[in-house]
Amino acid sequence: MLDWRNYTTARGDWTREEIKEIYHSPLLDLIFAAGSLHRALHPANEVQVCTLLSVKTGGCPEDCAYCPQAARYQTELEVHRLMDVDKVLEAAREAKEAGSTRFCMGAAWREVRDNRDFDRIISMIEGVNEMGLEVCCTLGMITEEQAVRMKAAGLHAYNHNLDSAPEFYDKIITTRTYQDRLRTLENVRKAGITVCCGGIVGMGESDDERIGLLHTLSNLWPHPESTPINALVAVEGTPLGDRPKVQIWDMVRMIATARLVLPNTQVRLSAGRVHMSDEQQALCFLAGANSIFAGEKLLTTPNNERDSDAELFALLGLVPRVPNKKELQPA
Ligand code: SAM
Ligand code: DTB
Ligand code: SF4
Repeated sequence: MLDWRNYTTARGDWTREEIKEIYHSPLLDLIFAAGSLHRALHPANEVQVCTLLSVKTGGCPEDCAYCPQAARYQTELEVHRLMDVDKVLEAAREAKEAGSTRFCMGAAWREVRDNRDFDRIISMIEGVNEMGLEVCCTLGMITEEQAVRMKAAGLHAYNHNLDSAPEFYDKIITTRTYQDRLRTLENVRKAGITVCCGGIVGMGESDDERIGLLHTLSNLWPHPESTPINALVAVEGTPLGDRPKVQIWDMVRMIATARLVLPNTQVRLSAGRVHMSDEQQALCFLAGANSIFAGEKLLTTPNNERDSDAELFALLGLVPRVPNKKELQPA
């Protein structure tokens, strides 16, 4: 039987077989072990609350099969060029007042270019950082130089997901490779920015491919400081628009296994939370999730209401985590 005490030390040398064994444990053993490990290493009732803002929406040249922002798919999406800095700072202020401690700005870009738009992103990072929020960006591929520039502006985290296992990845995205993604993650790491990297459940991948994603994540060293586990939001018009909803048990199994192989990481119950009941979310927290996206929108799709999240936190006795500005110094 799983014993959580065997997992307290972070390791970067997991084999797929080892992770497979954990993943396929009886579900209640898995939840119990992950929950116990979580309680031993993290403040049990603390949940990081992050807010997302899409600062540049739609018109993206990539072909990510899940994404409503890819220009090639016909989705009901309002395209928007890069927002003005003032508007972004206003949204960040509102997010802070509503209790978020991390503010994550997303752009529908393949990669960052060294142009005026990037200068504007830099101003956004500076402004949000000055408010005392942890600033995160997700802008596509970046070079080491761009990462260094964002770090100097006060960027705390960079989100770049691996999305799935290497062998499933090219069924979902053909316009950039797994290796490209790993390179960006390396650039983020070299600049001393914390790494936020996770994936999506429910795209048609097998259990082995879910395990494959966790295997790649757990072999990144140091481990990502945060790992979003997204349930696919099936958006009409995308190639994955008619995928069935992910079962709660799949999310719980994924979160619990992530918790055990990434013991110190913030595991984020990400997209798809809007379709979960309070009881289902509680199960995810019990299985070791300790971070969420809050605010009525994710990037382009609806998210849980602030009020119902506040009620849930009160009900379960959860408290928002304070910003952690000291997570990592440059290597
Ligand atoms: N364009 C940048 C990129 O791809 O890196 C940043 C934004 S992109 C929307 C960030 C991540 O959101 C994706 O890597 C994917 O994991 C997640 N995502 C996008 N659409 C999603 C959907 N429909 N359901 C679940 N997760 C999604
Ligand atoms: C992540 O892993 N999930 C967030 C964030 N990182 C950028 C995005 C979820 C997007 C869901 C679909 C949408 O709202 O467009
Ligand atoms: Fe573009 Fe990012 Fe969407 Fe892929 S996930 S289509 S790169 S916005």
